[in-house]
Amino acid sequence: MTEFDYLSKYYEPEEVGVGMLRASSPSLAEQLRKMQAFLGLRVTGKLDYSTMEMMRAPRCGVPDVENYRLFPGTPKWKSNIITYRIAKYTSTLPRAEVDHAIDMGLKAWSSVTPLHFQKIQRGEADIMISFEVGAHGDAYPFDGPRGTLAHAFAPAEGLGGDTHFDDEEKWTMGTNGFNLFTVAAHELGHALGLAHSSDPSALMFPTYKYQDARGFTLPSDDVKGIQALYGKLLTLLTPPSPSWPVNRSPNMCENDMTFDAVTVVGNELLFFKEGYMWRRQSQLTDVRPSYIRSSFPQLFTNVDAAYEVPEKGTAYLFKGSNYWTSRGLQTIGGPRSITDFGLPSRVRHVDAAVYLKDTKQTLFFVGNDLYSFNQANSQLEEGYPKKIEEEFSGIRGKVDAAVEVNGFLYLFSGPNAYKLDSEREDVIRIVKANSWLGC
Ligand code: RRS
Ligand code: CA
Ligand code: ZN
Ligand code: ZN
Repeated sequence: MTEFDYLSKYYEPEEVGVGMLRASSPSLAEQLRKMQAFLGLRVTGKLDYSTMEMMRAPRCGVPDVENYRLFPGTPKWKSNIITYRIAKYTSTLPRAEVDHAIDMGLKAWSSVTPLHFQKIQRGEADIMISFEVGAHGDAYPFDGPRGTLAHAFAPAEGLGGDTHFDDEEKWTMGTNGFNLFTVAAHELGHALGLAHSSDPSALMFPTYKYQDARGFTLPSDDVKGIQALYGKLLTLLTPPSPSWPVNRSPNMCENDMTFDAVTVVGNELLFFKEGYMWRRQSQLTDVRPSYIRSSFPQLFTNVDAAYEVPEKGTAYLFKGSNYWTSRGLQTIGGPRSITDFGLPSRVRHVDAAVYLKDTKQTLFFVGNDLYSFNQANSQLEEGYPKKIEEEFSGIRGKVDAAVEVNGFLYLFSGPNAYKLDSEREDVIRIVKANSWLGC
């Protein structure tokens, strides 16, 4: 796009005919001044070099440069589970379309990070979303049609994370007006902690450019920025391919290999078996075996079950009727008794444990029984124990290990790992347990 195309596109062609475009035109100079002020450029009202730079077509072929910016003090959300609420809708789009556009805007960010968004209908959410007109109670009144389309506040208590759309814009789901998904995706980037990028192909570039929600993938500069704040999504939807170099330790690739416990810790997956532990990183090319006792000397060998509560950064490791807590690969507490979880005293050990992010429940597998512990109020839930096979049809026999990765629950039973759908009702895939280690 040339500077002239840009001008004819953005500078009120209704008012300033394309043929009349001259840098001296008063309404053009006025528009330029407003935009320069908005973009933090020197306000000259003229088409100077830095203004032209801002309007330049997206740069191509400069992959490894970082252009994203974070806010001063690098504010970010402390929990990976972030609540949002659409508190005030626009009258010009059906509510379902607004919901959809916001949903897709959030997905753009959650698909490359470990972030989860939880929609709430009442009360105070981290991200309060509303459509507003003119002065609306913060220090940044909207300016009527065009000009500034929306704004959002960096993560913090109160106004932090809140996202406002100018309700005098023509919001649309397509291209006729301002596309709500496009603007929402940009604003939500601010609400998560990204400031503007100087990369014109980035979503966080400060001027509007239509993006199709279908098939949208976050530009690489934005991916780098958001992952600098929240880390990467574990890319473990499929087990690693056997061709990857794997340092094989005793029996690891035997056909009937089973695990004692599996858990996520930080952005690694840990597999426990007798005295060994294998660590699989998210961006892995290798799986490294080590001795359990070198990371967790208190446990020495054999772990029965393990799970992590990522919001707390704490992992729980079980052995017999005791458990230990750890931060990363360092034990910090224990031994304590598993009766802390409300498990009846007849339970002498647990076979497997997994924390479910959406519901903040921890499931304990004990023989044929399933217990559910509510991590939020620290109580065992009513109605448990239930029979494992009633809850998870298709799983027969006892569960050795369990882990949740990218929203999918994996149950390890004997030599198999069962992948369950997100409603946790159907087994959608069965693989050899040790295929996760590259066997
Ligand atoms: C923002 O960064 N919010 O977080 C605001 C940004 C935005 O609204 N940018 C302006 C824009 O592109 N507006 C389009 C319509 C007006 C075109 C006229 C020239 N002009 C959100 C976007 C990135 C989704 C920047 C801008 C362009 C502008 C302006 C601002 C004239 C004031 C006056
Ligand atoms: Ca406006
Ligand atoms: Zn506002
Ligand atoms: Zn912005």
